[in-house]
Amino acid sequence: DLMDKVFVFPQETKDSYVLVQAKPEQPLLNFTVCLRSYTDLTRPHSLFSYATKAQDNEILLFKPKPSEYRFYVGGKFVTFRIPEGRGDREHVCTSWESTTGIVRFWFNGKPWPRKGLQKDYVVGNEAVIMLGQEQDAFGGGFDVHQSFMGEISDVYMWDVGLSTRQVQGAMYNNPGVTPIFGWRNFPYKINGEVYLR
Ligand SMILES: *[C@@H]1O[C@H](CO)[C@@H](O)[C@H](O)[C@H]1NC(C)=O
Ligand SMILES: [Ca+2]
Repeated sequence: DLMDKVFVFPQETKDSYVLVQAKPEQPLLNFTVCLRSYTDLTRPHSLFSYATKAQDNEILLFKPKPSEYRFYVGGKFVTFRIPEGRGDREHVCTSWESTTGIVRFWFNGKPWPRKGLQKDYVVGNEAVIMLGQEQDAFGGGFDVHQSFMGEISDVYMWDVGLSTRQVQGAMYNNPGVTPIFGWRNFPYKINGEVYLR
């Protein structure tokens, strides 16, 4: 149980990351990912990188700049603009639904207008899932200029879409829906210089 703990990525590296040692049992038609990050990076960086052999950006939560999040499914992305922060912790959740392609995005528990991409796509489940680096290959292909520096916590993934109320629960590690993996029972392996504090 990692309650009240964070992964600290203390410096920019091309090979430090946290591997999530769990993955969906089946291909996904619905999913939600949530996490909290704390950084003063202004350059592009990866928050959650889920790669399959067929598609390195199968699921990717990426922050190209402080006022924007980019959410990829199957190599395509939508952008969500956010108010430029003052360096506070940011909690985000994104969900996707195959039957409509509808993407949802919550910023600090508040839903943003829905968008859509990759209707009828199926997300592969043979994935390498990591925090801290952006995969351009299955389990590798990192770019130091897209690495994460700072703190990441409260990481969850579900194989269903969540409601706003459930997202708000996840912000406090109390989602009320059983995740594929989550902060109360987070299976991880650290590679390189990352610390749990
Ligand atoms: C995915 O979500 C849609 C819409 O909520 C639902 O109709 C469908 O049954 C779900 N599919 C799976 C496999 O969970
Ligand atoms: Ca990539």
